[in-house]
Amino acid sequence: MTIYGDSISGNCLKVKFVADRLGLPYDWVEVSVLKGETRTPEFLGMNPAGQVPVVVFADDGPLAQSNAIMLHLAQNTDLIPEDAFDRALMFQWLFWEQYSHETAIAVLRFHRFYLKKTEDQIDPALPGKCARVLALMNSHLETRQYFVGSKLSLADVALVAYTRFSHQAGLDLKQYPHVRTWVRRIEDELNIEHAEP
Ligand SMILES: N[C@@H](CCC(=O)N[C@@H](CS)C(=O)NCC(=O)O)C(=O)O
Repeated sequence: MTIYGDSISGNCLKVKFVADRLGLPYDWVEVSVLKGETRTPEFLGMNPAGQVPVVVFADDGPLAQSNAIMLHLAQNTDLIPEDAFDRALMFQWLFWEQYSHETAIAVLRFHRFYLKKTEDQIDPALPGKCARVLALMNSHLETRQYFVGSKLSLADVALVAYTRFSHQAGLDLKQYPHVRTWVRRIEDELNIEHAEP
């Protein structure tokens, strides 16, 4: 399979983390969002939404949406809980990640760290939304090592993807110690570097 992704994107790194964890072979094609490379006619032919990640499977063709791709790659592996209710809880966190988490932390990071927007150019609601997201995660992780059950699942992979870049969004994880500890644990378990030194 070929992964079309931008290495600065947590959504794209989710796919890489799962493929690496499962030992799945792939070619990585770097597509720069900042250079507008997701808007070329060739790219739009693969994903009319003009977004990375996209994975092109030799037999089946292109698949977009990071969480859909992770779920496809991780079928029948221990990254998806066997127990039906735990699996539903994993989906609960995956949907929350896309609707509430990514739309806060990833967006604030992109605007502050990559687009270098000044504070008056940034949606004033965003920092508060990020703080609520991190507080919710911190409270959930107070008594848990993982988001669902007692081992790593796609919920952890999805949520760590942008949480580990919180500092680039100007958010201080020291205020959310359980989140900070969990981020480092998941990074270690995925065998990836600590994004925040
Ligand atoms: N819900 C999508 C979001 C994908 C997304 O927002 N991709 C961004 C990079 S993180 C992108 O390609 N942006 C380029 C654009 O919208 O022009 C997913 O999870 O894959």
